Amino acid sequence: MATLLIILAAVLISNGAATATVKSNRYRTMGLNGKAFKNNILFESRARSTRDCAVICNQQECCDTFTIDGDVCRGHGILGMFTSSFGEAPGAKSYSKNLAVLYPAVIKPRDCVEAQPYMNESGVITIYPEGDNIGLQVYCDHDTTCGGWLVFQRRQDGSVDFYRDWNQYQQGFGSMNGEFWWGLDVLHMLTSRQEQELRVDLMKWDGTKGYATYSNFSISDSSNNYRLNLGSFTGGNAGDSILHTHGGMQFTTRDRDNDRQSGYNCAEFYHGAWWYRSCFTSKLNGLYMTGSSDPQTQGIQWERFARTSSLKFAEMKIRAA
Ligand SMILES: *[C@@H]1O[C@H](CO)[C@@H](O)[C@H](O)[C@H]1NC(C)=O
Ligand SMILES: *[C@@H]1O[C@H](CO)[C@@H](O)[C@H](O)[C@H]1NC(C)=O
Ligand SMILES: [Ca+2]
Repeated sequence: MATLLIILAAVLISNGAATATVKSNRYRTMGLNGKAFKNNILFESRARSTRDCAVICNQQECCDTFTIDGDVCRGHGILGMFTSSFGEAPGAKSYSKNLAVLYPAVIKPRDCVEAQPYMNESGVITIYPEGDNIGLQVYCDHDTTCGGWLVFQRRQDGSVDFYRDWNQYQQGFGSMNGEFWWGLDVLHMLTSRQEQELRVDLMKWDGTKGYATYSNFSISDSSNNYRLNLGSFTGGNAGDSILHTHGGMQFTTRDRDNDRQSGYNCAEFYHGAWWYRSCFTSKLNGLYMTGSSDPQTQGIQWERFARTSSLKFAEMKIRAA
């Protein structure tokens, strides 16, 4: 009963202008009456009122937008909504949590959250982080927890060499549809303009999947050697292997020793650039080892999840908080 009251209290129907913050539970009119979206339909059910339809949408994970037409209530995610074809539906009215705020103004998306309505699926798109004409290619993951994630690192088959120098980690390398490192400079730029959460997705060689999420992730600038800043561990079955050991540490590559291990360079010794202390509990830029065996711990590591075995898959991604 208490839960239900909280849900009801959170659902407000507003006919006002779309000015409030993204991520609230307030649904705003889309100003799109008489049309029905055709894309990304999450559910269709009966509802007695607009409020009932909002309640159903609010209970459904990833439901952002709903259309009520008589007693037919249809819920949608954000994915592909700006490329959606509209059908005529004379009695239909649409309401949205987030899309209404973006509609119809966003033409140059600043991140993967804003790019989501222009995309039909996960993939590469151009974003404009500063709102000007300088576009950046990014890979957006729209399959993980409602989408909107910007992927900045991926390991999956060993096709790209990750044992590289400082300036290559600054600028980025690899291929966004395969293995890649997006680049420390762009990562600093994007994480300094808005608060971001971090998510790490992992897979062992036996197919077991794990993830870990963190609040308030950012990377300092080059004068601070791209220091790793993290808020807190917010969950995930992979456990935390980065916050306490690597939080606050500077980035180290094989040719730039910024770690706290005197006597040697951790990136050189363990074959992978990372935010080393002295030295690591995680290291996702290590060598790609086929099979988990990794006696010298040269591979892709996340200790809480796989101890000293090397991983088959790793992906690091951010989303505006
Ligand atoms: C994907 O989006 C484009 C517009 O960018 C649209 O023309 C196309 O029909 C969409 N494809 C699918 C399968 O929805
Ligand atoms: C997030 O981190 C930045 C820099 O590390 C800090 O200045 C800011 O206060 C943090 N924000 C929150 C909400 O904790
Ligand atoms: Ca050292």
